[in-house]
Amino acid sequence: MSYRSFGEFVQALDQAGELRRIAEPVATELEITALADREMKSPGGGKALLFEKPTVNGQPSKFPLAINTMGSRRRMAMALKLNDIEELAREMQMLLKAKPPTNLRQGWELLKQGVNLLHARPKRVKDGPCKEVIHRFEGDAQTKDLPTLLDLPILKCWPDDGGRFVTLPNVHTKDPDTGERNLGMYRMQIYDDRTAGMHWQVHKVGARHGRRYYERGEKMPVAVTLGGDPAYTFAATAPLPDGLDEILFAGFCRKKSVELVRCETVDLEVPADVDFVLEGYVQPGETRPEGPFGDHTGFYTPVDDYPVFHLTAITHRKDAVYPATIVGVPPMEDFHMGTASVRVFLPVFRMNFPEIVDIALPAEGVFHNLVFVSIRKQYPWQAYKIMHGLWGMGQMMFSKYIVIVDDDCDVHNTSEVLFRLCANTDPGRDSTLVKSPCDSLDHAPNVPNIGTHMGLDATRKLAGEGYARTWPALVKMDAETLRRMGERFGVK
Ligand SMILES: [Mn+2]
Repeated sequence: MSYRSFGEFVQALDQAGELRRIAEPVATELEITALADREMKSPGGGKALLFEKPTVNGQPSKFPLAINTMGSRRRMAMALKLNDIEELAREMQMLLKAKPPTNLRQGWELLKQGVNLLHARPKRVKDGPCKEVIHRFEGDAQTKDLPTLLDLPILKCWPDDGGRFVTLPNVHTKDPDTGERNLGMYRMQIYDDRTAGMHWQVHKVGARHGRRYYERGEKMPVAVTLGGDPAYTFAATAPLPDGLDEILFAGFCRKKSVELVRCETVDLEVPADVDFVLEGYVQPGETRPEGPFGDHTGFYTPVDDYPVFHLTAITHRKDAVYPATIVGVPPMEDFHMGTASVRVFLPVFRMNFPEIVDIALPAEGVFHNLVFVSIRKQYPWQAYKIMHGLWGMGQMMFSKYIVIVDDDCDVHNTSEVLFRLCANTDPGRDSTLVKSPCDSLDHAPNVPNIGTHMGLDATRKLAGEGYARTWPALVKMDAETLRRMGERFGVK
């Protein structure tokens, strides 16, 4: 259930009629974004695009570029070789139900066991296609044939961007104390042929690993992989609890052990089948201005100081395809990746909060800004328990607005949620404000990283919530009349 390379996934998209090939040269500076943005905003997420001849500063790149490969419900499922993402959600549910855990930690323990039982544990291999071409920066002759960062078709996405950015980098780091690895996605700004900015934000595991190396006064090894099985990219962006191994999760998703191979110049292991590996290190304490960048918030994030990645080697497949995405004003490709994550992790949320029926992160909220949750309410102020519970769970801490509705409201229908919100709330009574860490990318708070969040309770109010009147029934036709009219007029 896995792909042997990113190129193989692109081929599968092509065969399924989900890919548009662009044979003429297109500039990596802005031009690819212009086409990809239009595609991502077309109904259902449009098609994936394969740029066969991307150019960098007017020169043809050695590598083709694929974008929007996961930018629809169908392509996101195809990335994990599924007919529908719900299949993976059901497996997750089964794992959790195998032996009902009593708390979240136990649940994850069980999940890890389940993952192991499914033989998803990574294997170590000696060599792999990601090493078909090797360029070590120390030692190898500096010939024109060996690639540097400037040879990859890395996008300058938007007009006011501070430079070119790697937008789908899978960043591998490890905890220097425990050796525990982490795979995360942090954008990288290219400074020159062998240096890049590493945009891990203060809340991220990569940044925490960095602080440990800093305290120890050691260089931090970092390996960035691009491509390979798209399951790696999904795992890198999935909202796994801290400490759950993304490589293990990737193995679970694709039902096949990830084969790991040692890097050439740093003490890290990476999947052997990826398209590119950028090996290098971060010197803790060294920072450099990064940005601006047209971000997933729909606004430019301003220049700020971030760690610097120094490249020590690039290795790649001979047939490597460069994977890219763009972010900006929603909806974009990342909406479909995020939605898939929510579907897969809904069973985990439900394990902790059994009253949760469904969760949706509408595209307009760019993940963090707006969360709709439907619950089966049984006791007064239960909606507030759910808000506070979610604000306490991993990345959900960034949720700026949480709207809770009753279980008969479809949270995937934003219009329906807004109707409930407007009709069912008395703003003073049904809102709460809390202090919270904020997404570093959020430009709204007065200072970065801290601010307030709002919870809105749009459920029916109970007597125990101070509502002394009788809550009215929703206007709708009865089932018997609908059935009868359906029979008479042949409509459902
Ligand atoms: Mn992690």
